[in-house]
This record gives sequence, C-alpha cells and structure tokens, in this order.
Amino acid sequence: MSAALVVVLAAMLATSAAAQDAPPEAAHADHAEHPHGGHEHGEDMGGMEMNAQRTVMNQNTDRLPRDCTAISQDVNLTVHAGKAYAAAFPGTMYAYDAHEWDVPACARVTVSLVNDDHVRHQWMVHGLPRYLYPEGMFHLEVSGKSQGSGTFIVPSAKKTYLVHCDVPQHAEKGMKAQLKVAGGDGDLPSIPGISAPVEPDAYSTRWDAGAIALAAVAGLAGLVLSLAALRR
Ligand SMILES: [Cu+2]
Repeated sequence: MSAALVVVLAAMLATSAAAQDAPPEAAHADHAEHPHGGHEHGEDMGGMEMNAQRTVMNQNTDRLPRDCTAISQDVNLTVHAGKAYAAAFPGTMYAYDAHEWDVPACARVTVSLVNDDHVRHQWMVHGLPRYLYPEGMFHLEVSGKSQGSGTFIVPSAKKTYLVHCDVPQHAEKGMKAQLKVAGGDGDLPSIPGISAPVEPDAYSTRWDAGAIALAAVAGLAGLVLSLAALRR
C-alpha cells in the first residue's frame, strides 16, 4: 500500500469514529431550554425529573391507587433496551431484554432502564389511573448509553398494561412489552416472543447517520483499493 493510500484510509476511519462518538442530539437540550442556568444535574418538578440523559414523567412513590389500602410489595425491575436484544426476534430491530413482567396488586414498581444503544429509548406504561397519572401514563426515557430509574404504584385489578418505546418506529420494530398486574387479563398483540402481530410489519432498512457513514466509508475504501490495484 502506498503512503498516500494509508493516509486516506486513516482519515476516513477517524471521521467515522468521530461521527459515532458524537454526543446525542439531546445533550445540550437542557441548556437550550433553560437559558438562565437551571441546575446542572437535573431538575425535580413534582413527578417529573429531567436532565440531559434521562427523563422520568409521572413518578409516584407514595400516592395509593383508590383500590389499594397499602403498598403490597416493592418490586424492582431492571430492563435493558437495545438493538442486541432484537436478534432473538426475526423482523424486529429494537427490543427489551424481557417483554413481560408480572407484579402483585398494589405493588410499588421501580424500573431501572439500561439503554445499551447510542440512541434514545423509553419504557412507557399506559392505562394507569388518570387521577394519579396524567394521560394514564408513566414514562422513563434514557438517551444514549446510560441508565435511569423511576417509580410508580399499580392498582389492584388484574390487568395487562401496554409498555412500549415511543421513539418513532421503535414500538413497530419490536420495542413493545406487557406489564401484568396480579396475572393480568390476557396477552396484548404484537409482543415479541409472546403474541403474533395483528398485521405483519413491512421490513425496511433504517438509514441512520451511522449506517450511512459506514456505507460511505465502505464504498470509498472499495473504490480507493480498486484504483490502487489498477495502477499497479
Ligand atoms: Cu426505543
């Protein structure tokens, strides 16, 4: 290999590495939205806590659902989220490491979400009582490789709650799960490894910045190598 070729390849690899190490777009959002400073390490506003990397919405550690006389049990769930977990489920691109959890009636549930990817992932549960949780929702979000946790209290009824990631296309691509309380009231559709989709998903490649950069580097490297081979 000529010295020039080595330099070109090294430059391309460096550019690619820099692109992948770039912080997520949310990294400076906190400062942008709070130009007057705010707190460096996040803000606690009632049930909402935010910082650059994680968001917890509608946290509830002490208000009991009307049908509960006491917290029955403290349950800790550690949930991993990432592309790697999708490998077990053909046709998916994103997944959690588990797609079903069962907790006792009136349990206080603390979820620790570990994001193994560089993108944003969420663990959102729907259908909770609206007098305790606005929109009936508890929401945990972690941006980039990090983790965050939040707590909510479930009612007593046997019910199956939908859990998903609300980042566009993530639920459709496999980030969908169910939380059963007291055994639940059946399975939801399209839960990876648990139930069949209502409509099979159409598969397509997701061209994010990383994939485009990788394809560009591979294409350029191929071109440079073939030109080099022709010159010999
Ligand atoms: Cu996601």
